[in-house]
Amino acid sequence: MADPLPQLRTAGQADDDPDGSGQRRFDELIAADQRIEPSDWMPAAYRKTLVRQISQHAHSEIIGMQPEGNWITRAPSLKRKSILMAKVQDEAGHGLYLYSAAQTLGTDRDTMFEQLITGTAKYSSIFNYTTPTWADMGSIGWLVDGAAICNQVPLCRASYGPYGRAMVRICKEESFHQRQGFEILLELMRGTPAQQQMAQESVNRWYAPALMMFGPPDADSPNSQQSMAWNIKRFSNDELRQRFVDMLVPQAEILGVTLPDPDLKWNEERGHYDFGELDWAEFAEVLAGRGPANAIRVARRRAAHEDGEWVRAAARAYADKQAELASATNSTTVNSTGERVAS
Ligand code: FAQ
Repeated sequence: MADPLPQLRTAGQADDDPDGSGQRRFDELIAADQRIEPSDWMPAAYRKTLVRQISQHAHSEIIGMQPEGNWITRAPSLKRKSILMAKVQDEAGHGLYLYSAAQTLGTDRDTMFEQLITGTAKYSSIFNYTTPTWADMGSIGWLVDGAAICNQVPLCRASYGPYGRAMVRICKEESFHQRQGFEILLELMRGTPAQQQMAQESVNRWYAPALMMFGPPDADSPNSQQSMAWNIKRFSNDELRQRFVDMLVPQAEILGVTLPDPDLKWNEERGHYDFGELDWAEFAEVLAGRGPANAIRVARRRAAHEDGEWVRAAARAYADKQAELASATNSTTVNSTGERVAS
């Protein structure tokens, strides 16, 4: 099927900018904290890192539908089911805006899909964990969407226009997602001892993986420095992780849950909470495709893609028919009695 977006320039190589004016304009826009738009000249490395980050982000939203999708048929009430369905649909929408943003950089959607279903693309580590209990819907909303908001609000100011603009709407929706998760946990924590235990056990499993969503420690983050210099990322991985922990502690107190970290304590001098070292070996395993649910997630996505082939075939047939009709219409003219005749 033809790519619905117009063919955009894929400039950015040195020979596309022989007099250096493109680079100068790009540098001026970045220095003035202005936006880069798809038709602007941009360095190839800037384009490449944007496609890398935006496509990974899009894949995360799409794969991220699975852990919660797992509970739609088993939600404990009609109200919870409706909310969960709306949330999972929102995540699909986020994925689609983000694929569109990546397409404006000259990478087509089929290529990105192919990378995802063949397991060669990265997506957020967090979605490789399983959701065995209903309380996990609360933990995902509170912790996973909470971490996503912390990470993504600064991305609304990302220097690349289509990405920053997509993030504005995404963040509004993530905010509702976070609150619904908090409310699920609050209700469980106000419930029976068994419900309280279910909520705490779920928070115990999701807390550390949620902190890992921000990426490796700054010292091991090869992309951060350059992405910050280009105003794509505004804060480092560790800065955002710290901000998230500082935000979580008072919320955990309201919920009445314990955050599973014996080293978590207020540091008066720093004005922040100290927290324990995360298990970066586990993070590396998940990124290498060996997390608890990597294989399940990619296989499920591949099956969904294959099951959708008839939709793509129908859309292709429709587009071909429209093109045929358009060319037939173009080769006729209207005569004096209003009839179409061959020209
Ligand atoms: N998982 O040099 P850095 C959501 C990779 S959406 C997997 O620090 P960077 C909503 C990284 O890609 C969640 N891979 O990289 C929702 C790089 O590999 P590469 C997704 C990770 O780009 C809720 C390598 O490690 N959000 O939750 C992870 O500067 C509920 C070195 O790392 C976004 O994608 C990880 N956690 O910083 C949906 C936000 N961390 O590409 C459904 C946008 C790092 O060199 C249900 N992305 N890696 O091969 C970002 O802000 C950044 O890309 C980071 C990583 C912060 C994720």
